[in-house]
Amino acid sequence: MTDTVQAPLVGLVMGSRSDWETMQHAAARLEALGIAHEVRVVSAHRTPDVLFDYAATAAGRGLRAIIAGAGGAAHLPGMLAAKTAVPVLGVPVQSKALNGMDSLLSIVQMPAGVPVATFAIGNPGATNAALFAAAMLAADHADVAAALDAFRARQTAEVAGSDDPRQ
Ligand code: RP5
Repeated sequence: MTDTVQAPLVGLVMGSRSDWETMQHAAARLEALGIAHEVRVVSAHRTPDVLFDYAATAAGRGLRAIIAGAGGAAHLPGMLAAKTAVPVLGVPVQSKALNGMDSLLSIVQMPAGVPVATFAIGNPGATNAALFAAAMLAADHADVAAALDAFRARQTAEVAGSDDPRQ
């Protein structure tokens, strides 16, 4: 559902193309839930002007949440949050040097007044950021609420239906 005719409700951004391996899990979940979204590489350090423009136009373009993934000196989510009131959901990408602890701390340790909702390092964080965005949208979008309910029911049934780990 990337860049469909439907105006995107969620912006999915990442600091580098190399983050896609992680962030594709957020995209897949948004897609599965039928949530219109866009995907962009926006780098806090390499394309700061693009970042500022993205943040400045986010609300006006109808974005209701921004999922931002970055690794290492992961300033993208925090800088977006500094420039827009659209809620920012930060995903720490697992870095090679420090296994993502650098990413996590860079994203989570925001000063009071500029919040970033921070998720787990790596793929689980990307998946959960998408599910959280869905939960945020659910109150105003009955189709998203239904899709989220169905996903949760399916997940519960799958776990309950295979509760013997030897099989
Ligand atoms: C960050 O630096 C990106 O978010 C990425 O996780 C990390 C490495 O980027 P590349 O050198 O792979 O482009 O800005």
